[in-house]
Amino acid sequence: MTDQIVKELIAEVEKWDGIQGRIADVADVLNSPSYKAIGGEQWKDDHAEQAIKWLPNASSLLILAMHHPTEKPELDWFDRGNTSGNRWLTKISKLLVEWLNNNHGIKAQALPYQVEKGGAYLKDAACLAGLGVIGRNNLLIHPKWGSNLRLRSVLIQNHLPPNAPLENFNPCYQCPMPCRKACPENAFVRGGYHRPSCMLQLESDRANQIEIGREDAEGSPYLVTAWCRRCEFACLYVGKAIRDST
Ligand code: B12
Repeated sequence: MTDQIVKELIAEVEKWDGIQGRIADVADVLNSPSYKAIGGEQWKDDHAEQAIKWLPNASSLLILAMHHPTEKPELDWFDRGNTSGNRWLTKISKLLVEWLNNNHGIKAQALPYQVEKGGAYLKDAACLAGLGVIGRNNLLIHPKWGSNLRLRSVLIQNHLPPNAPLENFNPCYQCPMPCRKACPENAFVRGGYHRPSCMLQLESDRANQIEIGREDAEGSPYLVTAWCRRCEFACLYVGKAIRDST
């Protein structure tokens, strides 16, 4: 019965072009490396006031991946506090909450993107759900879309059978890692990913918005923030096949 619900849910997700969905167990997500790295329970307590309350005892997490192809940079432009890709993913996640309730009487909750507002660590969740693996660029690499994707999630009250992590998918095997050399702030020079270095570049991006060939209501050039994506774009992996099982 729950297998059938997952099948229908994934079909509902994937009726949108360039969107893929997979399921992870909430317990596994909360036990994943990012939660451990950030300090688990203590961290949750520190952020409790700003965060939305999760559905009590919710068991499953639906992770949504949206393809952000290189030829559509506008999906990633940060404008009026958001990106158009994220606005679209948010809309889809809310429609899926309604769909689960209307079609199966299942309670669900569209989670925010920011972890401090109650969002989940999405790359870890996506790995567990079999959407890809973490590459040397510290980004999720998807079998078909490489690193060119963005994530969001929906918390689901019922326990649904989770998808399995990908096996035998090693996109970084024997790769000369141009992703690591591409970083303008050398965030990978110490071997792993160094967040403060990366932050320097993103702060510079925020301070140096770009013109996109439009004018605002006052006739001034319309400006947006184009976040650095060099570690994403330098990735050599180009996927060929996509898993069609759910
Ligand atoms: C805060 C944040 C940032 C911060 C800090 C990033 C950081 N990694 O510390 C800043 C602003 C610097 C940033 C930068 C970027 N970000 Co950001 N960011 C986030 C956010 C909101 C939380 C990430 C976080 O704090 N992680 C916690 C830290 C500790 O984890 P971590 O460094 O990622 O490392 C962990 C994982 O790699 C994991 N891990 C490693 N191996 C394995 C293996 C398995 C099996 C598992 C389960 C886990 C796992 O363990 C590590 C910890 O030990 C997420 C959205 C979300 N809600 O998750 C987006 C997110 C990760 N960012 C994203 C992107 C695209 C970027 C940028 C390219 C900028 C941009 N253009 O948007 C850069 C890339 C930086 C990089 N190479 O990692 C995407 C990634 C998409 C993808 N393909 O993976 C996300 C998912 C947002 C989205 N809209 O989809 N980001």
